[in-house]
Amino acid sequence: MSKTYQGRLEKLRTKMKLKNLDAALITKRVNYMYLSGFTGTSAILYITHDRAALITDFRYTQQAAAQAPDYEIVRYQGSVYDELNKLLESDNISELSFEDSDLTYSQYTDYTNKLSVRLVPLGRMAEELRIVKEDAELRLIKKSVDIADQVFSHILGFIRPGISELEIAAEIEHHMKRLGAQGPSFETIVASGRRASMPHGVASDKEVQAGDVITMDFGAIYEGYCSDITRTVFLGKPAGEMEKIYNIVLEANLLGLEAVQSGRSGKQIDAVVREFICKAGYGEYFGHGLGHGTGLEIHEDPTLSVRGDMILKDGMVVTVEPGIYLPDLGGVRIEDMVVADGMKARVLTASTKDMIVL
Ligand SMILES: [Mn+2]
Repeated sequence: MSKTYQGRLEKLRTKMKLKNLDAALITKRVNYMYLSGFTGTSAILYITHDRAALITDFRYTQQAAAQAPDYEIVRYQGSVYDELNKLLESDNISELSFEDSDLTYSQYTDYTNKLSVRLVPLGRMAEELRIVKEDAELRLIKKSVDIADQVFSHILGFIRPGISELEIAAEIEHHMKRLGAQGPSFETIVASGRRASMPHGVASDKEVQAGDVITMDFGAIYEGYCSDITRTVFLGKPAGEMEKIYNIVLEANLLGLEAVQSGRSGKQIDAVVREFICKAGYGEYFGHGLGHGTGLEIHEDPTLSVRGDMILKDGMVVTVEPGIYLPDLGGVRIEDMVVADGMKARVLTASTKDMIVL
């Protein structure tokens, strides 16, 4: 029995009790990973107050038995619904809650037609459990952030005029794997010159040239956990306004890191930085939220934005990523990851934020 997964299961069951739910079906991969330890790409968890089963097929039964010893492993051949119906029947279940934000309409229709019970929405119960990170998770996240830091310092020695954004992105992703990452946590963004005014400009075949601003936004996945970092560097001396913007964004980033305090809402933290950038005269060029939670998913709760009603608690991990984007000129974004911890969040990202001119 593993304490980690038993503890998480018990927390889910407590929440289920509060909503009078007898059984839950967990279909979303990051959620079954979190609740069972199984990392394969195909499984369903069936959880009641006295049973925890992992249903999978021939390809994964061995892996599931090894990774999820707290679960009864049920192998299906042919129809997964038949196995589920057997479990539901033997447990006398008449109502099954399911992850309504995970299933597609056609999957939902299949479940409805093929199961012998009524389906009710579970909501985002498993996601809620994942918001505050355990110490062991924080160690894995820190390792994932360390890999991103090492990749950043490596890529500085790789960038030179004439190399394409795609080559830079390929080197970023290749190097993180060399350092033990499973892969990138999202499609690597390398946006140079005027393209840097697109906040999410994925790498293109454009070659970087002297005078370009280069924004790189990337992250690694380590043991399932995502990191996220953005740095903006200059190839040759930047044009006057870009240097000014760099300094404003840097100040905004530092202000944001200080503003991340437990007890504040995501919206309050976002407002501190938004006001600062507005006062500097660039409010209309900071069109996205200040940050987002990160964990098994690259974007998860809480959000630091105008929609951020959630109050931050110790152990929540968020990004702080202010940016200013001037159409046809370029843009600057500086992104770090932090763990909320009382009045002073712990900054995980260690890469320098001094203006770098290559
Ligand atoms: Mn981010």
